[in-house]
Amino acid sequence: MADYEFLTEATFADYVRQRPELAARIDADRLVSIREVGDGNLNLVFLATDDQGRGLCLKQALPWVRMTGEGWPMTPDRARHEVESLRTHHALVPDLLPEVYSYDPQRYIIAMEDLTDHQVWRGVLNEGRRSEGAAAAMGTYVGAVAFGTSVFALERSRHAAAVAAALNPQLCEITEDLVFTEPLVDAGRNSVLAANAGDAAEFQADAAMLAAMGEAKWLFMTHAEALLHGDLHTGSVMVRQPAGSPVCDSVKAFDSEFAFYGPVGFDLGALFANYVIAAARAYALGEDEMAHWCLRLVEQTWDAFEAEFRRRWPSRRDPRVWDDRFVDQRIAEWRSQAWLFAAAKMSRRIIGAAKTRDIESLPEDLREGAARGVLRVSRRIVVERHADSAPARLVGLAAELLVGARTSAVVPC
Ligand code: SR1
Ligand code: MG
Repeated sequence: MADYEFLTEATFADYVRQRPELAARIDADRLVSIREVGDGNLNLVFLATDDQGRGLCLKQALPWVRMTGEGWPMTPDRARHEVESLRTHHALVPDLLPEVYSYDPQRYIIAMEDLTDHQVWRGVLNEGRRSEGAAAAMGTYVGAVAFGTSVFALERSRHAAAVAAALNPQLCEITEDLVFTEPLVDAGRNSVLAANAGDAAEFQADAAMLAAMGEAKWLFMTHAEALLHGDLHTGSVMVRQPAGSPVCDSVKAFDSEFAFYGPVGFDLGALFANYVIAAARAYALGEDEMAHWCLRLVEQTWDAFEAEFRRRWPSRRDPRVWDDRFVDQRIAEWRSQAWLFAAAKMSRRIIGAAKTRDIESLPEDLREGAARGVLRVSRRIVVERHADSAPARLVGLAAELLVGARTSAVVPC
């Protein structure tokens, strides 16, 4: 039972009227549309427009997981983590995050920029459409955050306060369970097609995978390097493209309720994993050029990440001890850890709870091979990352394994 009132389409206008700071954003007396559009696993999301074409988004955290219902309680204070991370990240790269207008800690409601002229990137990818610039924008975002929220940029006491404020144990525990543990050890939430039961069993018996996930979970729980987004999949990115153009004129990361101080490679790995999953879908559908385009996003994100981090490096706080050799070591470590986290993120979307539409919306005969391919990529890269973690190598390995596993009867174009 919740002790705060949930928003509805019927109460949206009244809510806005009670918040004077929103008066300039939208005219609550002249709304022409109000819709609840939340399609994620956790929250309510309302979008409204007034008769002057101005829009407003209100997002409210429920005290449970929307995906399952009241049986899985979840702290609504996650909305505070989302607001605080959005504001911190927005200050670093304003073009790459929505603007937050206000936060209501009594009802866990965030009022923010309306992005209805954008589309969720996962949906665009699933339609086989390219969004040039999105992967590089996300690399820039992660690079800016990796530097700008870290000890390299923040004064000592400010950094300590930021780490303390960002402790987010309930949401982190979801990730620890769903991403690192449950793909290997079923807690009753796993599922795969019958045709993939053998693939899941092989995955769970893979000693290298067990060692890798142990390391990944430990890194996630102990390496408080930067204020991560925490759930940076392609469903957490909005893209906008002028009609008929493949090039984005706006890219925004959103939905950062899993934000916490963690290892930089985690956000990178989440992006890499979702590019591989998008590619698996495209290969399954016989759209090989699109699949290869999806895989090459790995390189674009990585290159932009590294460039942004190195661009900011000269302003680090203590060059006396953090020299150029040190930054080279960090970059090399993050590159390899990104593969590790990507492997975890891939496998959880195939075996565990909370899957992706990329794979789930495929017909079963095609889904079988796509799921098998993603699991094979996951298992292979935790081993191969030690030999060479160049992004181009991940592209090559994934292409080979996804093509080899597909069960598509479609003739590639
Ligand atoms: C119970 S929440 C399930 C998943 O949804 C979110 O998007 C995160 O990825 C989380 O793991
Ligand atoms: Mg989310």
